[in-house]
Amino acid sequence: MQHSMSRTENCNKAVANGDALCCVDPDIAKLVRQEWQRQNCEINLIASENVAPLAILQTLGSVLVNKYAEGYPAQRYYAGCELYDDMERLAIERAQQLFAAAHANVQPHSGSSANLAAYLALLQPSDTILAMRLDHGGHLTHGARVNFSGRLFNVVHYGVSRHSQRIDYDEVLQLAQQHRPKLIIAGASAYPRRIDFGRFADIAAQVDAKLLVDMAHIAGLVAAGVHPSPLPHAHVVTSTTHKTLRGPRGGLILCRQELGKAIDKQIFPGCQGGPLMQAVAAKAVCFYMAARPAFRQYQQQVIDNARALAAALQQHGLSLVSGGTDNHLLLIDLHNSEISGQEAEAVLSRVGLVTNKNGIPFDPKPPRITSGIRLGTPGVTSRGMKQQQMQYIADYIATALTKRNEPDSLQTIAQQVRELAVAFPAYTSLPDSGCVAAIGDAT
Ligand code: DSN
Repeated sequence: MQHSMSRTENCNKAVANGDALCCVDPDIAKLVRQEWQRQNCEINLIASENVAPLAILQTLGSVLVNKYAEGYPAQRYYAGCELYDDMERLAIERAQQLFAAAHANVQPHSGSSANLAAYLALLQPSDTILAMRLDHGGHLTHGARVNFSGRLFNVVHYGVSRHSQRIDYDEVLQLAQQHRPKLIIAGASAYPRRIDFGRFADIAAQVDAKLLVDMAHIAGLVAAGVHPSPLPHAHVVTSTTHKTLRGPRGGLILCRQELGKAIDKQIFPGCQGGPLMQAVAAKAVCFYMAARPAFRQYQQQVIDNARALAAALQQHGLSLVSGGTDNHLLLIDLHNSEISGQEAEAVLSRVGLVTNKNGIPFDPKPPRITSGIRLGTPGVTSRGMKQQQMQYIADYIATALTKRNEPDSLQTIAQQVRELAVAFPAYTSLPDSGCVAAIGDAT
């Protein structure tokens, strides 16, 4: 009869395997393990998510979590920050080099805090901002009424043209001339086309506004040079570091030299206290990796995969917002079909394809229902998938949507999705715990 191991024995075994979490908190350890399995067994098509490299996970899960480092390199409010100064300087220098930026702040906890600090540096409360509508592909922090940006500032929105579903630059100019905003924001979270940053800069110059580009979604493409950079055109560029850039969750601000002091002051002490130094160091690793030739190849594949996925979905008769994609994401337009975005997301989820419902321009359905599905290729490309696999994924999506009321068909697709997913694991050298192995004393 097999001897069942006691909790202590289990614990000792786990610690010996470098798995301290399992010993300290088996409940959370189990959930992390399950999430690790989910990531390996499902296919993640969420356009804003990615698979962070092991070096990033390792930096995040390190002793760097222990330190307060309020302030900036050589100007800290606590002792013991010399090594953190070196890490932050490396992150700053690498960000400046990667994006050809005069000034970089690597401390924002997120894209939202990056945007908040940038607005506070450039504007007074009640000043006017001109930004893209959320329901045409913009972002919450670009002036949505429920967000700080919509509450603190007077926001006017531009959108896309009904006909082309692309940004209507004539409308942007006309609104800028009418409302004389102090700040124009370009950038989006659900826009599959290239944005003409030069055109935005011309419009901003005509009305004496500053231009801020939020490049969170496309930062990796920009870093790799496979998408035009906003840096030559914008006064301030904000970003996250975890989307196409494939780094830790966090934010980044790049700006012209003359705005550097004001931006830094609004991050600390303006909006944040102690920086998350494990994330700052992980951003340094991310920028290092993003400057390597392999990253360029990866980003080109992200775009090639998005195009292949778009073409294959269209062959299945599915419509795409704006008719295709220039970047890492695409939007299926379901407004002429019987299924809503919400229902489509649920059906795809049942077969292991993780997506998000998304409003489409001029969507007749409310935001919780929507008529669209947003898909992105950064995650699947990080797992090594190429055009051939995009064809399979498009087949699975189209068949699952068509046969959504046939449980046997859905089960067959779920099996195919699982086989494809496990053939392209997210990580090949993580222990089963889903955690980077613990180092040293486990408890
Ligand atoms: N939540 C992000 C996205 O999915 O695009 C934006 O912040």
